[in-house]
Amino acid sequence: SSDDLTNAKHYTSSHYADPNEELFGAGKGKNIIKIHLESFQSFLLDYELNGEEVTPFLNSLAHGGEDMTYFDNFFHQTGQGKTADAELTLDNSIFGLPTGSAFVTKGQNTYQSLPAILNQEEGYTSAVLHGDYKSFWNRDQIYKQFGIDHFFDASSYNMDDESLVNLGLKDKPFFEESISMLESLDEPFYSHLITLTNHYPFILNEEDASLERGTTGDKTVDGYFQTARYLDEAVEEFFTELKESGLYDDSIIMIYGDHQGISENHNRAMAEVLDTEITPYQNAQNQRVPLMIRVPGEEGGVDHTYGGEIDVMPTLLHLQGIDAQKYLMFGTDLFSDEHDETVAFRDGSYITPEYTNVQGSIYDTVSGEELEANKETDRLKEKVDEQLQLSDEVLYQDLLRFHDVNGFEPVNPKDYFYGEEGS
Ligand code: GP9
Ligand code: MN
Repeated sequence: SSDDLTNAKHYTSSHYADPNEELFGAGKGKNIIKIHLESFQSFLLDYELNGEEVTPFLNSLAHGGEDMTYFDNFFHQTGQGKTADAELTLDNSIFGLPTGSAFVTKGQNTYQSLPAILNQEEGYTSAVLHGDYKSFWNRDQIYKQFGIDHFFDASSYNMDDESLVNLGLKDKPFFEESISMLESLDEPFYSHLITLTNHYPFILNEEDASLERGTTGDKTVDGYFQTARYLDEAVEEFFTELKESGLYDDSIIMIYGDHQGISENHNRAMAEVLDTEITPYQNAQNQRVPLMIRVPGEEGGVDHTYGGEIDVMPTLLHLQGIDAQKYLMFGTDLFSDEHDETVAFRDGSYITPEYTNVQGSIYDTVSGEELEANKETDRLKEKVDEQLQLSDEVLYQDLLRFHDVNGFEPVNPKDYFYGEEGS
């Protein structure tokens, strides 16, 4: 009901973090190029396999190369919806559902998504590019609710047998072919490139492999290093192509990992990889995924702020100089002094710079030592539960139907076509 909307709205507006004045509007009107690193966990960065860096290019970015800001305490917050949950959370600042995938079950809901807001407030065109077929994860339906103008799916790419591995198109031809699609967009644009090769079962042909496989004896973990290296090279080539095309200089570039690639089923091999026992505490720490943002004209470096996927949308809105408080978002701007560093996981566990809660057990985030619950950890748990519950209500009851925002028109999905008749 609209009372439930009032509760959610009350929570998000009192939780709102005012922008960092220096960065508010710093990326106004610039193209946004968002690169999805499939199944990429932060432990890969700076990891050496037999004395060799696994991801040398991404490592250079994580150390501030290309003026990237790297968030080394950034976490994924996905549930069973995996990639789809990451997409939902990044573009809407709401959580995925406790079970199933909101992309599939809530594909007809009303949303007030980042692509639509950027279009209405700043005249952006939006596009998603992905080497898989458009109906996967029900993307072709929910993207219309998000107001995504163009969806370049597998039907836009050369899908010859030798260009495919794991779930779809290999990342190198994917990026190479994507450049002309980006060039075809009206500027400014908000583009989202979703990679695929670093996906379970992490298989790679001999001729694409430039790194030896891992040696744990666990096929999944051993292959992961190889496909991660391939992804790293693909991103490096894409940067070169962006520079050649002239798109690079004036674009915001954002890179993120969507969710874990190596599940708890592989703890034995991961203990060998990380040279530490994979306790529940350690497993929670391993849910770090990279977030990197380059804003032209701003200096890069490492930012230790704790945050999660829920925080990306308010961060990007503030970079545009958009007043974000009027939208319903559960996250807060990562660059704000008032940013909330409590990272909620989908199962109600959480991490803060001080405490790690794994299904009710509390640990010191820094030392890993187990602690008794205290007033502060109880308060954090209540806040996390409230956040998740309010977010679930927004989705279950389709509450954004009732949410009028001054200056924002509801999106009409019938205005969008992705290769169907009439487009
Ligand atoms: C499929 C791809 C992978 O198109 O995005 O999804 P995932 O299996 O990671 O959820
Ligand atoms: Mn994924």
